[in-house]
Amino acid sequence: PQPVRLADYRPSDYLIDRVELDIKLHATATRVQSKLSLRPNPKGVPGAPLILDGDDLKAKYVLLNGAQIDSSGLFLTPDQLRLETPPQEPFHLEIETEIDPTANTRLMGLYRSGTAYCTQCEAEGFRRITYFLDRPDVLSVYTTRIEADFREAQVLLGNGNRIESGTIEGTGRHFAIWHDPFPKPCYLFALVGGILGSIHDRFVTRSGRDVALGIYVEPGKETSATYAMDALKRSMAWDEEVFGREYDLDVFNIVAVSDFNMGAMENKGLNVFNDKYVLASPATATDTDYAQIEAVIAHEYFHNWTGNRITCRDWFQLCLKEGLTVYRDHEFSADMRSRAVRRIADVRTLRSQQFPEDAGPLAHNVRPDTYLEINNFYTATVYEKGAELIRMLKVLIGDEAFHKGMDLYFARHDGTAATIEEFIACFAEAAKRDLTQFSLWYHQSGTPHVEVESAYDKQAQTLTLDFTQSCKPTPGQDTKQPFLIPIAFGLIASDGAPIALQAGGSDQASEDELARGVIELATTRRRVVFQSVPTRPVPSLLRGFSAPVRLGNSSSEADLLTLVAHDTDSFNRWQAAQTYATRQLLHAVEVVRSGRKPIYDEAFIDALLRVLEQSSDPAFIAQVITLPGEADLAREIGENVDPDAIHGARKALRQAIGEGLKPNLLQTYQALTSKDPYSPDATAAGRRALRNAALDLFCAGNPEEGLPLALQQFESATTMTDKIAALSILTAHAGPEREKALEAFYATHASEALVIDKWFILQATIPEPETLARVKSLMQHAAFSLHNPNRTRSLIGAFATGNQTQFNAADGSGYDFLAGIVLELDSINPQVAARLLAAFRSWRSLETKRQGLAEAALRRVASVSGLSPDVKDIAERSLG
Ligand code: B3K
Ligand code: ZN
Repeated sequence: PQPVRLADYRPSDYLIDRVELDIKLHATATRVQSKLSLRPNPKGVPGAPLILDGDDLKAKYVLLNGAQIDSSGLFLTPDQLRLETPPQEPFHLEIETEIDPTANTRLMGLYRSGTAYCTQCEAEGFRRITYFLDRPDVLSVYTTRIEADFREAQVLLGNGNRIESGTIEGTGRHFAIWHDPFPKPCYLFALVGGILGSIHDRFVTRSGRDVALGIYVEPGKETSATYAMDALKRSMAWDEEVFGREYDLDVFNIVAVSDFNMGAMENKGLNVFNDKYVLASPATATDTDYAQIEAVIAHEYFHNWTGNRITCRDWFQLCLKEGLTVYRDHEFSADMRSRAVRRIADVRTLRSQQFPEDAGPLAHNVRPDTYLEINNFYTATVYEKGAELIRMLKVLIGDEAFHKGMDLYFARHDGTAATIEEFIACFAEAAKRDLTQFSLWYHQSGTPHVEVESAYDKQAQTLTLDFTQSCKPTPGQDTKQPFLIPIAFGLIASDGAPIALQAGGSDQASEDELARGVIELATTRRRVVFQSVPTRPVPSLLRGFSAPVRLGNSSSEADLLTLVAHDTDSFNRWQAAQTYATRQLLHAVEVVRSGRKPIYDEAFIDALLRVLEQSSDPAFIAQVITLPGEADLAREIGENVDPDAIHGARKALRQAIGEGLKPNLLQTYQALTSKDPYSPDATAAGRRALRNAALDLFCAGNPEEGLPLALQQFESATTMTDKIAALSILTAHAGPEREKALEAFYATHASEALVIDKWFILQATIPEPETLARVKSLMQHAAFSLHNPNRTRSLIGAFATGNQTQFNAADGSGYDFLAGIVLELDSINPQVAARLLAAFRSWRSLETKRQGLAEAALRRVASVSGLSPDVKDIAERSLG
């Protein structure tokens, strides 16, 4: 395949105003009749041929304005339908294709999941159903008739509102007709047919529209959908309140299926979900699962405005809908839960998923300008960094201008397919500010690095902050222009009292910057001087993580401790503890590498103790006492990484904390025992989080006393959160208890695939040399299937991304294993295979021996002929 370039964009030569589909579901031979109303696009090339996309299609017939087409004018292959000289006035095309949903293992287009038929069309799956102008800037009104055997599919769902349904006498078949009045690109098309259970509710919008809500699940799982329904109603109310956005159809349906390539899909009026993000009960789902369900339900619902009503002109604009919608779901979760804790969690995700992407061979712009396979661009950069750019925009222009800009965007672009430029223009206009430099964030990849030198002059009572920014080269971008970086900040005294800000001299911050508490770093260097500062202050910088940068931190340990104890910005309290821990750990890694035993700083452990003793916000405390992960440390080290040394250093610090805070951790654990009935809310979840974090550290330092506690918790737990936390501790410690507990867990939950996924993850992430053999043998387990993305991600994905020491085993066995799986999976499901292969993305930062082994494994993949474009693209860019 040829690369697609943003610079080559031109409008479609033809438009499709209306689509009438008649789909007769059949397990192996589904018939799709499509009637298209086309016309030449006034913005296109007059007289151009009409080229409809197909993918692996079998055409039964094609009619132009009701008549056969002269064979010289029609060119038809499984991948294309081409009309040499289409009419230069409105015309009709009728096409019938036959497709086999059972043979569709890629899970793109129409496929079977369990007993259901379902579709996935984004990005380019509609062309696997029928020939079409499969591009997001062609918007059409769809009417879809679905017909099926009643015994096979009692439920028939489509986009929009159901306008008719009935049975077909004497055939055992029935049908439903759905009409979606909102013009949409074909990637938002969906249908579902099957034997499904459901729950129903209503939502009345603020202008009085009565919306029927339905969630469809595997029969028998209905009660597990009630939390998702609750999250949906809260999402609908929140979008009205915060963004002024109301729902626009009479029905909103969600269907949960067990075979799904990603999290969920925002099809108009008919969201299709990975059941992992719908189904929850206290006995099967953890608090994290509940929070994710809430976030994904909200995300897909919010797409109705940011994605569906306003869609993307082309796939390069993906962040227009994804970054913005992630931003919206983050805000929603922050309002539903603890804002401070959500921010920490979101930044953790950004750093663990996006920073490594930005630092390696797969780095790309938030708005890419070229792609080989668009499915490989549904990345943390487009999603999570895309969301950070929106948040940063809001910090720069302020809340009021931000919401004015959003309203302008909705008003101006509703019903269209828009671009990032058009989006930014709305904010430039609302804020009356030139946002050209801000836009660089969309066009330059890589994570900027900001260094700050701070100097206090007691005599002059001035504080001088010297900022510098830099950004390493990324693929195709050797040099970067300076980014516009908003640095939210404050100054505190060593006792924690805030210090009033006064600018002065020639290097002063502007009135506006002082009022907002935000320094705008727009050049490579900037000096900012504050006057009349009576005592040496501790600067608190990048509060709330106001920009997606790496902040070089030269603060003294004492200053970090001041921030941990006193900063009014809770994100920076957490950050200061993380920075301190990271510093300790990085030093320890060096010590371990030189064959010595690391010793840890008492002051750090004392600081954790003081945080632990505050009984204020358990969820926050849990975050503070959770050390940076092995992958976080690898990223900080950046080059010549030795995963075994990192593991050793981290294990030793956990042990030191567990020993040093032994009575305190135990007391925290015991004090948080709850007799209250279960509630998934953030407060109750926060208590469980801290209790389990305390138990985990206690066990790390005191296994003889800790493991029996963990076992007791495992056996008596009434929530999956507590049960899996205990099992995770037992699994991390080798011994007969581990195997017994794992067996017991399997026996209890064997029928719950989503719970067995947790069981796979725990075993795949054991940091011991025997794990690879365990993973291989689990692949033979009846509960495992390479055809199911959730199973594959839980066992193979968790091994590759969550087990630093074993995936990166010094003998290369982890790399060989993954390469082999990717090749096997490529012929089944290339999208999931490509995702797995991206686990190699940081290979160049490893020490030389591992680098060589990783490279060899990547080359082995790249050299195979007949690879999917998905896997080929990742392999080649990773090596590039
Ligand atoms: N828009 C979908 C993702 C589609 C991925 C296609 N490979 C889910 C979401 O972001 O909401
Ligand atoms: Zn999305």
